[in-house]
Amino acid sequence: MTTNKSVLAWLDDMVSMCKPDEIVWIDGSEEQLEALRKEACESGEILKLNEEKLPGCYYHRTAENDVARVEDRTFICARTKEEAGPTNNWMDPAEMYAKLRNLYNGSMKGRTMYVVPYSMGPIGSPFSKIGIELTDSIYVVLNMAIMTRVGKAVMDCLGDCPEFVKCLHAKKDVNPEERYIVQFPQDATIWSINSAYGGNVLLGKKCFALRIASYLGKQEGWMAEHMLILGLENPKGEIKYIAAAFPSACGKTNLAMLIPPAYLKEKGYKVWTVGDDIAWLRIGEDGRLYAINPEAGFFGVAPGTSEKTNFNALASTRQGTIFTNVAINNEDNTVWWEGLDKNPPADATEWKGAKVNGKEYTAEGNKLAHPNSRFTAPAKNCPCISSEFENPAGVPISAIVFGGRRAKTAPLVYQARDWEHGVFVGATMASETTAAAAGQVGVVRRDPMAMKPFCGYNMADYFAHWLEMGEKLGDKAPSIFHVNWFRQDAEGHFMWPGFGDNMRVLNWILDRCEGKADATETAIGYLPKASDLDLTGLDIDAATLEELLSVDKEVWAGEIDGIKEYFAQFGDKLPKGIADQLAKLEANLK
Ligand code: OXD
Ligand code: MN
Repeated sequence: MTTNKSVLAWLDDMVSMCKPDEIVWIDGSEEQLEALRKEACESGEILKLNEEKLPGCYYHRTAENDVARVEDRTFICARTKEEAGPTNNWMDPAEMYAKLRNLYNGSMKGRTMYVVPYSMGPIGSPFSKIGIELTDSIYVVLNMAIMTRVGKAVMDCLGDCPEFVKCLHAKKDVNPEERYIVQFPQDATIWSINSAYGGNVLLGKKCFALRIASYLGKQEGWMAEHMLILGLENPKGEIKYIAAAFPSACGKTNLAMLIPPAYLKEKGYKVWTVGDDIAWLRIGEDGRLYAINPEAGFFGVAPGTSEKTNFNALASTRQGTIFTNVAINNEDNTVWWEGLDKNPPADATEWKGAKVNGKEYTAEGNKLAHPNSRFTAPAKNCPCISSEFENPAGVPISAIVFGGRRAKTAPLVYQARDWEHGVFVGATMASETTAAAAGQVGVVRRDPMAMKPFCGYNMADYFAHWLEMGEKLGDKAPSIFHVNWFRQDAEGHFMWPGFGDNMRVLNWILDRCEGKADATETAIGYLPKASDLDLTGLDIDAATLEELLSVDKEVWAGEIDGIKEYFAQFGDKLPKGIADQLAKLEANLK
């Protein structure tokens, strides 16, 4: 498929290490993918689902010990520990290569190595980057074909260029003790071994599009972020774009595919999805910040996804989708998960593979589907996919939104005073653990810009890069906001309805960007008063609203202590702008 010398030399090296019986290049054709689906069905690696109800959909079950990203086994092998920074695992690259070469040695004997050329971003776009993933898993090939643009067109685009990200995945024996997800940023190389689960093995996603790409972005003057991108259309037909970063399980996919409340829908408001997880952002020729979604599909959490909570996500999964670790409804060979509806199938196969009769499941918490079970759905299936989804130039971003799950601290929404303050707001992002884990409710976890597990270099340098981007953007910089959909009252009830009603907050955000909405300056930034938000038809009492839109100085004083403790790990590397903002917040709260 190619005469590219760098590709062929690297492939030779990997083949002589892994020793596959066969090498198959993925050309991206439907015929080849269909043949692979057949082969994987025959071997039992995937199961074909009901062709009438779920055309082109398949089911896959991973090993029980291999159901999530493994942050403790994920390494950033930069040249020095300091370059990787205190928030990443690190090992000397030479040492790690030697260790892993041992593990990979002969790992593909008796197996086929698939060569998957893929583009993150529309093929040929100035934003886009090319990777090649070598894998011995058909499941990975089929997922990559949904999540990225794969095949010969990508190799043609690469031509003789030596710049591509070298990705190697071997399933080996899925041994969790020998599982490694390793990024070598300086070599644009990713090595993953002993896993077959999504985020660990679909190397275009977190490993490349965030960890390696954030490093490349720092070198090249752009940004790779854990952000959804949505377009909000007003009744005049104008569309403004928002990029938003929330930690995992805080509703990025839901916000990206939001359906406005009825009265706003009737007026003509619409939301268009550009991306639900990752944004690559560059400064355009006009000096504004532009974003693309480098992915081509959604790797979404299934449980909780329903017609009510996210109609558009569910609709996206109705064809050409791969389901992983959900339950099978044996009555009609479809899929089921907790939260899909209130009727667990009587005749089901739970995610661990046991047939159950609706009484006792073997899984923890008596769940049919694994809590991190997933769908891999083509973005083009999404009813609200943006017409700009394939635009190689991306979409101009008007607002950046950070958010987390905070029961008490953060108000519903506030606006940062300026870019530097906004970077501080992102750098101090935190989210509380949920009731799912006993004894851990309300534990604050710092997750700057939702990038803690995904930043490919020293987080303090990452903050500095954000500040530099702001300097380059100048007065064209998007405004920065913080939202919290998860504020709770004294009884632990959510105070804000969330979901579609979040649109009311998005409208205030965009109006602020255009200087059309009012706000009050507080110690932490600009807050709307209740009267600044359009709350038509919303059943919420004045006292609740007031609390949602208030700043409790005592609670925030505690927050300062947490921030200081977190920042201490960066020592002198913490940028002055961030330290200044902390001092300012502290002074404002006095
Ligand atoms: C994801 C994650 O899979 O953030 O998107 O964990
Ligand atoms: Mn994510």
